Amino acid sequence: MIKKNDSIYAAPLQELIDFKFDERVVSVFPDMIQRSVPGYGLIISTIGIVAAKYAQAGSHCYDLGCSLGAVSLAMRQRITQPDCRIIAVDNSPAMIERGRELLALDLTPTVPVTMICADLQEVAIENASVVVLNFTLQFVPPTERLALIQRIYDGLRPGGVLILSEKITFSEPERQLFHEELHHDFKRANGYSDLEISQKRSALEKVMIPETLACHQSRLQAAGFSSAELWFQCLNFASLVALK
Ligand code: GEK
Repeated sequence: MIKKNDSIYAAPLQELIDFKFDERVVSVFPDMIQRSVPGYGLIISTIGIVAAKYAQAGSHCYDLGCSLGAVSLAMRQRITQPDCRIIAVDNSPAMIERGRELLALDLTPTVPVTMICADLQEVAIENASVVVLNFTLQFVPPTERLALIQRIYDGLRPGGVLILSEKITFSEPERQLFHEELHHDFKRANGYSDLEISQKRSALEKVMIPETLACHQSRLQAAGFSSAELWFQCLNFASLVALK
């Protein structure tokens, strides 16, 4: 498949429908996420390194909301502990179909990856040493987030980790504006027009609900995690490693 550039929101749209991870998005997804999330490539490769540190022999590593499986591939390339299995889950059939094709091209012989098309809320989390939610929790309805984080905590072995990456908001309006404006500048610098930025923002408004870092940290604590270390932040994008 030829690499395609994201121009989904380039032309004015008569009617803006809520953002969906459909075939059109899948065909441009690697370009879209690289140009929209500051540090995406670094986040992916570092998740591989963190996973290698915390993966335990004979355990499961989960990539929840895996999209095309970038996190699973990074974990697979790094994990050296024996008998690990990676379970990658996404509820977009188009993502999973393309993800499976990309997985088949990866010749890393070690850790097996199973890609499942399902709602992550319906997948059992068990015998886990590493669970990754890389920009996925923001798409889960806020009222369901604590129950999900709790289920992840319960399914982790002691010493296991949850890696949680999210777009974040700020409670102070001036900090919110500072990060938001710079994020738009980041997107402009990556070739998106003002029209594309604003149409995409409207399409995401109801489906992607970011929260503050403090909100994530207190939820992780409420679920029982002993620490939640901020290991990455660039503008309004952050990633935490929470330890059980
Ligand atoms: C990456 N982690 O490249 N169940 C399963 N999947 C879901 C659900 C759900 N309830 N809700 C959303 N998704 C990836 C990037 S993208 C982030 C993650 C973004 C899936 C959705 O289909 C999409 O593929 C993914 O979560 C979010 O590291 O595009 O901003």
